[in-house]
Amino acid sequence: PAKVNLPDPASITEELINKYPAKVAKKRRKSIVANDPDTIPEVQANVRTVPGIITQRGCSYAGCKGVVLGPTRDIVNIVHGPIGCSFYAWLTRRNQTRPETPEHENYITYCFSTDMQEEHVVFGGEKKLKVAIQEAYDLFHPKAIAIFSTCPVGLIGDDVHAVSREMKEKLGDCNVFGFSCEGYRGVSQSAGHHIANNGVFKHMVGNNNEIKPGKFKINLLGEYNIGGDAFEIERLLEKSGITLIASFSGNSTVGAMENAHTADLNIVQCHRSINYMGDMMETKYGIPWMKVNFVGVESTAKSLRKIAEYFGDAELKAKVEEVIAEEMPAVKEIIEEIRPRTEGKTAMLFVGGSRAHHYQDLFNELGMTTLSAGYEFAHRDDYEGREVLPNIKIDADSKNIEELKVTADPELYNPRKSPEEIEELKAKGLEMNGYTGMMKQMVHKSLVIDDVSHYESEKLIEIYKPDIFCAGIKKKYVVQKMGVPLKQLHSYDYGGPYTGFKGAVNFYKDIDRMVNNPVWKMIKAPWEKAESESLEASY
Ligand code: CFM
Ligand code: HCA
Repeated sequence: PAKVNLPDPASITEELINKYPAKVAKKRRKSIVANDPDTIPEVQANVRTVPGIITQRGCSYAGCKGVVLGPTRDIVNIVHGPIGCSFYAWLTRRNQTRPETPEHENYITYCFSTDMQEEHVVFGGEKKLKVAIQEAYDLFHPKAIAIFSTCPVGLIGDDVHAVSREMKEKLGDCNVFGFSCEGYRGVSQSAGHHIANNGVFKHMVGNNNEIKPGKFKINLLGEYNIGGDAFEIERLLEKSGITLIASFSGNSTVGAMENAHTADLNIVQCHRSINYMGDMMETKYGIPWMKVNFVGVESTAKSLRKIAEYFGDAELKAKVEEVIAEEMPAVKEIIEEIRPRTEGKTAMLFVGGSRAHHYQDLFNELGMTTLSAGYEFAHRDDYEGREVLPNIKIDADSKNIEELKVTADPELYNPRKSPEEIEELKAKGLEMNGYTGMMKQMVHKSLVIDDVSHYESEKLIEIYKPDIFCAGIKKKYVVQKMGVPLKQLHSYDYGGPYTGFKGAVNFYKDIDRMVNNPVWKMIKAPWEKAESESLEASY
């Protein structure tokens, strides 16, 4: 990354934490570090948020039901719990889907819940759950029904797995499986991702051995089709002659996921939410995985080239070059128009577990610098890179992988590439089965902050006065009231897609409109106004 002159991060860190009680300050300091892309410093991550601090994080149920399973259109997702958990997660994540025909199943718009009451908390809710599964089956005859546990389920001890097994047997032609993704598990959504990956792998992957036609077969892991992102990636893969067997889980189906083990390569967009699936498929089936990034045109081109390099086929390489050459001119035209207006501006990104990294590529393309960035719930590998953490347990539950290694069926294990071939690919610069993380790409002295608090982000804005702040709905209006535009990088504020070549153009235009809008200079924060003025404004 380029060396730009940034203010002294050490004194800014002190300013961010000096109002905290000593114990809290001590803990927060470990999550706030000055970046050095050459010698990556250690970042405290994936630890419990200090109670009382306002965090942007969500819960395990959100990570499991909302994030990983939610985007698959033909699973009936029943939430076992009080109605609020289901209602407040109803269509709030902008994952899109395209059924083959209007007659094909699409349950994404529905909201299924057992509507647990006091009576069930006291006497148990398993009976009610069985009735709900039966009712959903009778109404829709879906291929699969998934059950998601909310906090009270774990507290009262309902066994969603036993109920699922019983109902699966009873129904006969419907796959029923449960998830113990009670909201309080772990420290964030991240635990829910892991629980989801384990369940999808155990109950779905490998159920359908059909060999689909196609010379270059891949799965796309960690792409959830927010704002249509997956549609643009699908378009580029198809144009390049690459066959997509399954996507986990944007615009996806049960049938595709059950067939995923027949692919020859897994490409990983969001490492945080799905690295487990990559590792498990590699261990059980011998399918290597590769980190890609379809956010940003340079990264998109690089990712397509990486896939071609993996297969090593001359025709595919030529086709990919042809696609890139065809797509680039339209992007170049827009960037040349917009860049003079965005060059030199600054951004901050505090999002989830992967976008705070990926979107920096798009800002770089606009000539903008990321002053500070961080994830809500990522782990150290997403910041520092897997390669610099050889001895750290990648996640708390890596015993799954060890178990798989022991139980892996040699009949199923079919290494797509030998260890020597993998080494050769790595020597060519391909990042095989690994991830270099966010910090390698960030400038010297930029501030990396994990699970940034509400207070810290207000301070950051005061100190750095960035031209744009990227986060979620919990920050949107607070930040905008400070006169700084906020781009939601979760929902895209009704925009998108932002992936690939067409998506980049959408993003450049949206950011140009935001950072160059004179309205932000006209805004006065409520406390800056005279009392009479602010009273008037509130009517
Ligand atoms: Fe991966 Fe995601 Fe993200 Fe994520 Fe999320 Fe999301 Fe996100 Mo919101 S799976 S880590 S748990 S890229 S829902 S589509 S936008 S926080 S950065
Ligand atoms: C979640 C989903 C979320 C929330 C976004 C936000 C999403 O974490 O449960 O806070 O604006 O992308 O929809 O991350």
